[in-house]
Amino acid sequence: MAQGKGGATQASLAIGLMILALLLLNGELAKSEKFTVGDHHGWGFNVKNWPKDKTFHAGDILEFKYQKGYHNVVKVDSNGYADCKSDNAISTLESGNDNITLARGTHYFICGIACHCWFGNMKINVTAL
Ligand SMILES: *[C@@H]1O[C@H](CO)[C@@H](O)[C@H](O)[C@H]1NC(C)=O
Ligand SMILES: *[C@@H]1O[C@H](CO)[C@@H](O)[C@H](O)[C@H]1NC(C)=O
Ligand SMILES: [Cu+2]
Repeated sequence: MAQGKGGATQASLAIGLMILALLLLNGELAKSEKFTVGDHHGWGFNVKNWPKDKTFHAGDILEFKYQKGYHNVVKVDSNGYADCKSDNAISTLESGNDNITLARGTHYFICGIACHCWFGNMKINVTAL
């Protein structure tokens, strides 16, 4: 009898913990936001200052929308960003509708096509908290 009771208590405790875990997970998911880079202009020229008034968190998603073939999204390091050089690219995306989930830290993206980065200010840096 006593053992049965203990088992029931343990089971309800386990269920309680599971519900708590789900609630916490839900809270984390609810916090993640999706941003369309450049808003309605999309990923294009003079996008450089787009991140300025925004706050990004780890887990947020950046959606890069642009005409496939005309632009691309190259993730670079701070030097690549400063010099508009994609030689040491971390990754290159070119679907025209690329989603990048941000990890904590500062991330640098440039367009690697022609001189779009250098002459078109087609570059952003984003810091996720
Ligand atoms: C990031 O971009 C902002 C806005 O253009 C700029 O002011 C800042 O200097 C850039 N940061 C780095 C590390 O290049
Ligand atoms: C990025 O997300 C959008 C939905 O927001 C989706 O339509 C698109 O296919 C995704 N891109 C890729 C390359 O999966
Ligand atoms: Cu471009």
